[in-house]
Amino acid sequence: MAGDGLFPLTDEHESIRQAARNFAQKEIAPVAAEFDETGEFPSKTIKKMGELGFMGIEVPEEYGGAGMDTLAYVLALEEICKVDAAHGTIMSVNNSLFCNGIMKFGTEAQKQKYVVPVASGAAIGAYSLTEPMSGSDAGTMRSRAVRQGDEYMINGRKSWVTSAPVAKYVVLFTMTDPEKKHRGISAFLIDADKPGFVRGKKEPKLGIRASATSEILFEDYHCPLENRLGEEGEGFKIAMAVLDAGRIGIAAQALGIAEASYDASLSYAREREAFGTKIGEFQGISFQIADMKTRIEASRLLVYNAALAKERAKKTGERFTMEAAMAKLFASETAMFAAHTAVQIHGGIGYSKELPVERYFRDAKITEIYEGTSEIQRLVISRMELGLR
Ligand code: COS
Repeated sequence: MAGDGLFPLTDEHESIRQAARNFAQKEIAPVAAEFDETGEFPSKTIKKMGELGFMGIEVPEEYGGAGMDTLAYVLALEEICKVDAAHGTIMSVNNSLFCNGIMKFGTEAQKQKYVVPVASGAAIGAYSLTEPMSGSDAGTMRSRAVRQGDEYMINGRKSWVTSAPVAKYVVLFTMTDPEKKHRGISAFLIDADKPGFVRGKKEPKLGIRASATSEILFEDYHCPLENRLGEEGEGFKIAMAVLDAGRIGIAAQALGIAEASYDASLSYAREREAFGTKIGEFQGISFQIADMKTRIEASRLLVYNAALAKERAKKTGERFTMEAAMAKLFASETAMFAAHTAVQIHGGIGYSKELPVERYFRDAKITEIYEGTSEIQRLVISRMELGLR
């Protein structure tokens, strides 16, 4: 056993952390700025991440994954995001939204057909809940799946789908019975190569620019009955349960961005001189360093704690909604604080594309928005505490 503060890390944890760190520094760091600039999807590095087992860390080896635990997943994702959050987004969706959802709710045949290629990195997976008129209020979607014999006919428009421009498979949430509201939503496994699946407008984003995001249009898409994930009407609960796992991934991503911002600030505060002294000598800077460090370590505790809660849930079946929401809320606000502070400490050069600090700042913002905004996390936590849900 090695150690990491309160958390007992095994040699296996240390080795995946080291492997992710080496890979990120050697393979991602040299290309991150270029992919951010062009907004191209980094196919080569993502393929290599698949070969190393990073695209299905918690998936058992017999389904193409690395067969490790949630803490291993979080440690690896943190290291990747410390170098480039966009690679982290692609990795997070593959692992926690796509593979995790099918491993939890899918049939054996669905696991074989969809998890095996995605966990092994041969194909990319996506998760599609949001629509142009339904974001935080996820239960009000307008897209429809109508049962016709042994299949469903799907029509509608989904938006903000991470990896949609390159995904081979998508976990889709759509309405099968609008009268039942959220209890009328069902989940489906979609093959992007089939007719009726149309990739729509690509989003020109502020940050995580190398992670491709677009709309998807369904135009009379025929989905066979055996591709329904779970029972009819169970879609909303599946979406929420899967997002609980996803939020731990985003929290780990935020932790990585915060750490990168901190490391850059620390080096700069030690080296840069002004008014005849190192700028770290000024309390205006040193107190910011103290606040960043403290918030980052508090985030780490929440993120690793949420990972352990998810790991326990594999045996008990209990929900880890609260742990995931607290980790995401605190870590994402810490990422934004740390990145904002890092730009300020660096001054002019922090605003320049010569350094990655401005990229951390742009990338950090999304962690407060996707997979549930900070407001939604506060809603989830407070409702549970007040016993309102
Ligand atoms: N796990 C399992 N079930 C859950 C759940 C979870 N984490 N959260 C809610 N549910 C269940 C509830 O138990 C309830 O079940 P019943 O129908 O049996 O009563 C049902 O889902 C509806 O829950 P609730 O009444 O809380 O739904 P609301 O419409 O009030 O919505 C919020 C709840 C706002 C928390 C939810 O819509 C949400 O998380 N929105 C954000 C969506 C999001 O993250 N979008 C980003 C997409 S990915 S980029």
